[in-house]
Amino acid sequence: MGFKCGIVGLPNVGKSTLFNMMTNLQVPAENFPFCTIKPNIGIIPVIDQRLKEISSFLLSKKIIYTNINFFDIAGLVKGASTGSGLGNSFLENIKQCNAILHMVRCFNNDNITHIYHNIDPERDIDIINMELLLSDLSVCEKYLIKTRIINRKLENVKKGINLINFCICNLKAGIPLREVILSKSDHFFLEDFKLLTLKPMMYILNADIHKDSKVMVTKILSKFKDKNVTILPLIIKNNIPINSQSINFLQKKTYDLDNISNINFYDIIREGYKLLKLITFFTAGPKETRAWTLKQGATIKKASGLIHTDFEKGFIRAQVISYHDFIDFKGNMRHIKLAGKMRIEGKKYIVQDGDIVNFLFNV
Ligand SMILES: Nc1nc2c(ncn2[C@@H]2O[C@H](COP(=O)(O)OP(=O)(O)OP(=O)(O)O)[C@@H](O)[C@H]2O)c(=O)[nH]1
Ligand SMILES: [Mg+2]
Repeated sequence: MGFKCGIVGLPNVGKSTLFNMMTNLQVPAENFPFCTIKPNIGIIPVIDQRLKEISSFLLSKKIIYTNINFFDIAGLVKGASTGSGLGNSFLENIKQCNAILHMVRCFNNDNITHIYHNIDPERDIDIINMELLLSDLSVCEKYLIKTRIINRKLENVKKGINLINFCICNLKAGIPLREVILSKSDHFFLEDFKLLTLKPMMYILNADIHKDSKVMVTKILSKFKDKNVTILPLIIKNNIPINSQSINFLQKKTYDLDNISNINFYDIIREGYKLLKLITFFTAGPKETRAWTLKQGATIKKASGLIHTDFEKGFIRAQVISYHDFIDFKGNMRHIKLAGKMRIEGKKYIVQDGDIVNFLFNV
């Protein structure tokens, strides 16, 4: 299974509603907390206009999008990290995800029960973040207890203990680990711990067209204005045409709140893709034009393994054309070659987003 984004939040904030709309799967969405018991997984295509453009020059018979998985996870409540609600098992579901979409209720409606009885998005955000933090704290503390019985003088054990103590200090200060500067080897060490606050996270604000909702959204936006956090305010229930847009405050300081009234689910998918630090490369020909998902920074040899393990085993080299060059030359291979825009790359080449690749291999 590929990369997974988990939709996380308090009960009854609209997670399953969003998930259903995105996947067209019919998951029960009821007006009572804990409606979602089993995590539901949806595989959603990452619509990328570049595929259509590439295939139009090659007259490809088929276009195959890459995809991303969404998990509809049941609501967390205060105390989940110590087992409240259906706490621990839900946290376990989040551990399996590569990124967290934190959904926050920003609409008033007396008919929709709120587990804490009033609508307060800031409090709700803090509750969820605190549970994620406490869960990590408990994982780290368990590790320290476990290492009591092994030789703490061993160099790698000592290093590990120091790192875990550093994590504990940050967590106790309320700092999620994704905000802490860690080295590549720290990340490598922490991988097996599946720490929740280390996972990339973005907020989805479930808003509506009413003024009070807009006030709530504005408040959340200003709360995070100095942080490098992606926030996506959406209206999922009113069926009003919108151009939803995501905001990353470091890139974009102003935002038109009147402009969130028509959902574009692909915004969520694209943001999820960005959050996971993924890139797309293409394989293209008359049979099919296809998009493939790769982690940023991966080599072309690794990329070849996505297509077939034989490609990776017998990898010789690859012919690479960047998407923009391909379009500039209208897909004319002869012109592309003459202009020197078809590069021959060896196994250490780092694949760039939009590369169109032809692998040469020997089995
Ligand atoms: N008015 C309004 N109602 C909403 C909105 N989003 C969801 N709802 C309703 O709120 C109720 C709960 O929605 P769900 O999508 O089941 O909530 P959930 O977050 O998945 O809840 P759990 O699975 O219990 O954690 C349903 O009755 C939805 O129809 C919204 O934006 N506005
Ligand atoms: Mg649900």
